[in-house]
Amino acid sequence: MDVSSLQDRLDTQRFGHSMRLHERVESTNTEAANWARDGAPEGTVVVTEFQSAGRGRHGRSWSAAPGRNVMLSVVLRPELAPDELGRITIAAGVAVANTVDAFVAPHPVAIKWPNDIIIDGRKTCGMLLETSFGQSSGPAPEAVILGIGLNVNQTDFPPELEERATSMRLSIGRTLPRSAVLVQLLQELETWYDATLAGEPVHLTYEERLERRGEQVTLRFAGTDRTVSGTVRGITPSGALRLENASGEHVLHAGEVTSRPTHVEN
Ligand code: BTX
Repeated sequence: MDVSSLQDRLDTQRFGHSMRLHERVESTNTEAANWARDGAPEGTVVVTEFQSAGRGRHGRSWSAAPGRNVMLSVVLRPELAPDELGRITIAAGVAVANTVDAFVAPHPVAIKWPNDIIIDGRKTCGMLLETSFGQSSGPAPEAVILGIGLNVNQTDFPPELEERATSMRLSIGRTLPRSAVLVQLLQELETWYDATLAGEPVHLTYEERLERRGEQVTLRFAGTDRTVSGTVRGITPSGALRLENASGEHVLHAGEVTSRPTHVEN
């Protein structure tokens, strides 16, 4: 992959028009945040072949083999209040799911709330949204960094991930051109990001792919032992999970959908 041939193939208005491609960085989110601080415009993209300290959510890490995957961060400058930023997660979920779908169909591609992309029940992509607030006193963040780690051609995973991770290649049994995946991903990201900023009901598209919709699940609140069980009804426009149980509908902003609840004997 090289930047100018990628850019030649882009059909976007902004996304990817400024782009850097690295052999190795600690984290593309850090690189993109630094570039944003130096004035990078919206749609700026940082791609890498390898991350030595890739970040997941809640202090977790993202590990991916060199030269086989798509790992990138996009600089966004949305005029959104902090409690509306979930809209970006939702738009990104739809964008990545559509991209994966275009290459692995007819394998079903699902979204596990809030933003894991799942093929054949295993995680093939994770996303991390980080915000930076500058000196200006407005309510919107100065920049939002959207980081995406997509397993494209990786075939071996470390033992701790083996059971839970997969790649696009593992699902269809052949190697994919990463540059084509990246170009399509940037186009989808711009389309769905613009749609959500325009107020379109992107969450309804997301819900079509929402894993376990209509099923009973248990959600564990991040970093705690506290759980709530109920039926997944869908998500709100800003990306909160709607879970219904005997005490009514709950709108949950963060947590991990862990499992079906243990069977209750009558
Ligand atoms: P997450 O917290 O949802 O997922 C992290 C968890 O996923 C890890 O604890 C591990 O169990 C599992 N995991 C780690 N690596 C992989 C993998 N390659 N495939 C499947 N499962 C894995 C998700 O966080 C957010 C990930 C964002 C990664 C991108 S890469 C570009 C950008 N830069 C950066 O530092 N992070 C983002």
